[in-house]
Amino acid sequence: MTESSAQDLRFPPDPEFAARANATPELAAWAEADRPAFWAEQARHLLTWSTDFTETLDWSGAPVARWFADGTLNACYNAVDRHVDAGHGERAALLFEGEPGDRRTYTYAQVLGEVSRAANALTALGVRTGDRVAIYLPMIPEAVFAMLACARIGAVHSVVFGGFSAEALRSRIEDAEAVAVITADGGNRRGSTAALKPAVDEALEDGGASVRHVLVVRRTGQDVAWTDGRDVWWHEALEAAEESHVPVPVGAEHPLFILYTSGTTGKPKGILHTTGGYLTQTAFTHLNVFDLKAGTDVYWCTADVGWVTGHSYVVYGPMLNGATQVIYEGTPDTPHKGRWWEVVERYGVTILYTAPTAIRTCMKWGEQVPAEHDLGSLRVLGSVGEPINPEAWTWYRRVIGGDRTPVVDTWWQTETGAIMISPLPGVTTAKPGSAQTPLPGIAAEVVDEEAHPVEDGQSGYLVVTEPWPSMLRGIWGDHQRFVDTYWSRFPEIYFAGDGAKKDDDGDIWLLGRVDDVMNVSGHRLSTAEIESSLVAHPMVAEAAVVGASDVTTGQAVVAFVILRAEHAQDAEGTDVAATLRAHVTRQIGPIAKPRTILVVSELPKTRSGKIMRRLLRDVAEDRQIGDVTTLADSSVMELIASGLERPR
Ligand code: 6R9
Repeated sequence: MTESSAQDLRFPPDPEFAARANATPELAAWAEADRPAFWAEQARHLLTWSTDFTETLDWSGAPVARWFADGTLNACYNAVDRHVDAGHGERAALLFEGEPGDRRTYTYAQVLGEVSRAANALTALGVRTGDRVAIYLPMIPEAVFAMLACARIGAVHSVVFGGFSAEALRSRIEDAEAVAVITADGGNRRGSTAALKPAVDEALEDGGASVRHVLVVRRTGQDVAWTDGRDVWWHEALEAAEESHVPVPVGAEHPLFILYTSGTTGKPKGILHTTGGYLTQTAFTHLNVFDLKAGTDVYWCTADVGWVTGHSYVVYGPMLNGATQVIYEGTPDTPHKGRWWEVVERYGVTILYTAPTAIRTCMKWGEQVPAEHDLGSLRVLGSVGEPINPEAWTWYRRVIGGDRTPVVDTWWQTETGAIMISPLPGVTTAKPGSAQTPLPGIAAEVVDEEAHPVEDGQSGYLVVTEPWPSMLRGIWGDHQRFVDTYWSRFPEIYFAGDGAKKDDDGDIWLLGRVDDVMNVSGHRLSTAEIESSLVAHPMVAEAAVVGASDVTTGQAVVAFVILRAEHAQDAEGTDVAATLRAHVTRQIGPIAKPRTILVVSELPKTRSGKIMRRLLRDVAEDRQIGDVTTLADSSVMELIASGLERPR
């Protein structure tokens, strides 16, 4: 059998796995009968409440939902203290592996000590319930402690990915008016150290006026500049703090975190999540989609805490369920391409959750790399971030999963907070490349332009038709943008921005985004944000950015730029592409750096002046150019195509 027919393969659940699976076929029927009652039951069963709730769902303020609103609870208590109270204090919570090979284990009791000290330290620095705290850290245990310590005092964390620039950090600090920043001297990446503190200093130099303190974790030991009175070493603050701390119960709708994500306009959106509903759905999905058995499984999600996957499936979901998990600081190929598999073997990882781009990279490196390690401990594999092509899916199951493990392709978004569409291991007969079924309690559909469900075999827009517990509660400081972005394409229905197809069995296959958001290595980047960065460079007059498909990263950033006439001459001698790539790296971060920059003399535009990215995508992907009839000037594409002998 060739892997080109991979999408036609079927993998029914193994009966032995099914007999012991957390998920059962009955779950769906139960949820279908009364969705809110199903979630209320999950909320009470999976979480410990300080005060029980009397009302499950209030949708009267749609599209802002209120779930379990009169209940109170604390997220950190639920993720940490109650496991210690239940006698599991000695269970390993975090198995940390640094990129240079340093290792640390924290039991739940030790995590409790760390988060309690950190909560006291934040309080001593004047951070109060409801204040926002920016977190800019590498993938180290302190990132988890920092998030949980915020939750413990009811402060709202805003994690900014450590790979983002000073400018990106500044705009996020300012939008949320953060009162403190938690960072590190640096982190380890690709065999060397990458500084973080200088970016914080730069961000606060002439901005971020709301920030009173910067807590600095010592990770690499590199020199850092110091602002007396503002900067505080994390280890000193924690040493000085008491080890006991009483978590602050907050209302279920109290904000838990803000996480910024790219939109179709340049300004990132601060996606707001609250406490009770978010925790309910992350715990439920983590338990059932990954079949987590606390106390025996060793779980590893390779995502950074800077992305939503790191929030829901490194910090909250697993810790709410009392999981033992691996945290790895570095890149998969440092110091060698077998590093991940070495980690799986060393810790006996049983559940692995990663992204298609990583799987495709491993495919490129070859089967002999994982074959050098014993991966026999693995029993569930997960995928997230972009559509996984059937070939990568079957490779993942065969080479990593030993032709044995279920693979769950999980569809969700920063906005949805938790997994929405996924097969259930032990229940679903898996189809490579399809996310398949909405989870119990979730009402997702594929609809046409008029919001009617499409027939099986047809494609359309993926929507969610009923409120769900972990749904976003808004965009920080911009209610109108929340309504416009998600609730205006189809009134009263959440439109996710993705296209999807229903197959003949009604199973869902994701087709990618229908807007101008790119997905590079599972990270969302907005075309508009990169365009505005390019145009900010003195050499550039106009820019258009498209995502071109790329075998490794899913999509790659391709930029078309028109140079300013006055710079065209200077440009002759300089490396335009290198200059602009460095510029975008500085302004947004390395992840946004265009793979290809093409200098052109015109851009294809509609009469209303909207750039036709579809045509540029044709060029970027080296395809026959599509329909040009809506162009203001249809000769533009010929001009572009003819000027491209010299891509730089
Ligand atoms: C969790 C996360 C969300 C966008 C989403 C979609 C794409 C995520 C996917 C998937 C196909 C999957 N996406 N999971 N597409 N199959 N299993 O990635 O959140 O960073 O907000 O991105 O990612 O396009 O709309 P986020």
